[in-house]
Amino acid sequence: MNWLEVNFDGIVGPTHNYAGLSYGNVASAKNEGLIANPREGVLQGLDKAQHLRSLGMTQGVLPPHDRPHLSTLRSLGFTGSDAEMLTAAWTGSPALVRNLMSSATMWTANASTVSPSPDTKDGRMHFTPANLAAMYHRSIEHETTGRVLKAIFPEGDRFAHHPGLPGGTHMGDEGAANHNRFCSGYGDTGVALYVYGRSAFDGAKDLTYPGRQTLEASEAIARQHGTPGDKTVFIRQNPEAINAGAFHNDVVAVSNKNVFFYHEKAFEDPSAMQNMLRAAAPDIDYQFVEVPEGAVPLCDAVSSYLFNSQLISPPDDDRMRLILPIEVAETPSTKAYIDGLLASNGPIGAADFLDVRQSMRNGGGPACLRLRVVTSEADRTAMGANCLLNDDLVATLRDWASRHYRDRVRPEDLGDVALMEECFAALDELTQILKLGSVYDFQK
Ligand code: SUG
Repeated sequence: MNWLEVNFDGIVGPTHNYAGLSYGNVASAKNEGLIANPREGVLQGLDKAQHLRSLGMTQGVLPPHDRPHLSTLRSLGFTGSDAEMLTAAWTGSPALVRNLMSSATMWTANASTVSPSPDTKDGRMHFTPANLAAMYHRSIEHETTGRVLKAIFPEGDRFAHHPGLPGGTHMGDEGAANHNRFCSGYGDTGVALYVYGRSAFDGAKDLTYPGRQTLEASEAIARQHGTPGDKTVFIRQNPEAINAGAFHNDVVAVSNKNVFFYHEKAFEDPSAMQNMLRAAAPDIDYQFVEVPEGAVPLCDAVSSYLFNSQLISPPDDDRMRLILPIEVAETPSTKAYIDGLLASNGPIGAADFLDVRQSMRNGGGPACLRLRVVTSEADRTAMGANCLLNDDLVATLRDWASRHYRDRVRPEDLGDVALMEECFAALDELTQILKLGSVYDFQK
């Protein structure tokens, strides 16, 4: 069946900027107001994808979304031409426009939760786009994300799609960033671990920053994806980690197959987490790589994004490999930890440090930038669109970006009608390159 993990990286959008929109995300707050370079951002992302391809990994892309999100403006009572609406909104509420110009769709770990076919009762792969209800600028993503995913994974015998959960922040769902899948081999039955920040109805008094994912949202997704109850585990994030800036669990934990690499303070009860995973699948030879606070303080884990790395199994490597942000090499505690980890005889045998600084400054590391989709060969054959990278497609995308993207976007540029027009022209062409059909509101 040739099972593979395919990573779908989010293409950085033409309006990428630093608007300080994400309360509880330390990097987003710290870098508010910086001048962004969308062209550099998109190229850094493509370089990362090419690096994974050079390691023998299969790599896809997901497109950025149309910004400003005009259908939100319309639903809020703005009328007239696109330019008139943007100008009126910018005059009346620059903060609203900043939210509707965000390029946050680049972080595709938040695009959806994906349950691959070996794990579901009906044997189909299930998708639920994350409602991202906790942050206004992200709550506008899920409908377009759903259309894109349906274009790539046509609804039918193999792929099942659910709408984003209703219920606002009570049912706040952040997608794959708070979901891990454990298995022996990708095609074997897996265990789903859902990590939540709070319960929908209890107030979460121990949190100073938002606990974006709720237990009830995780339970709803598991129900609709049809993963068996005895193979589905729910565990709470450590409130201390959220309050230190781990707004998603993937800031403090990453898994691949049987290996779980996480910070000692990632979970409220790490030994319960281990016990529940073992009980759910006694046949999996779990390797828990728990990093102690004494070696890497939580604040270093959050600022360097040590755990927001990709943990992968390249076909030619005998041990797993970490794809880390360059900031990990620049932080003494995390650099020393990685040196020690590679020298040990553990499950992780190699590490690469990549520059994704345009994304990192908004709190998005290598792991945020990708959505993992475990596929059989038949799944890949059934896929639509043209989103799997090869050298020609990468060259086309680089050329496309260099023609359409600015190298400077300041917060005060976000009301610029020309930037909107450039964004729509770029995305219209991109949907043709990626053979996605009409997925954006401005194309309807
Ligand atoms: O949701 N940042 C994103 C970062 C998402 C990272 N994803 C994962 N950890 N999987 C967020 O907080 C900042 C946008 C701004 O401030 O302009 C932002 O949305």
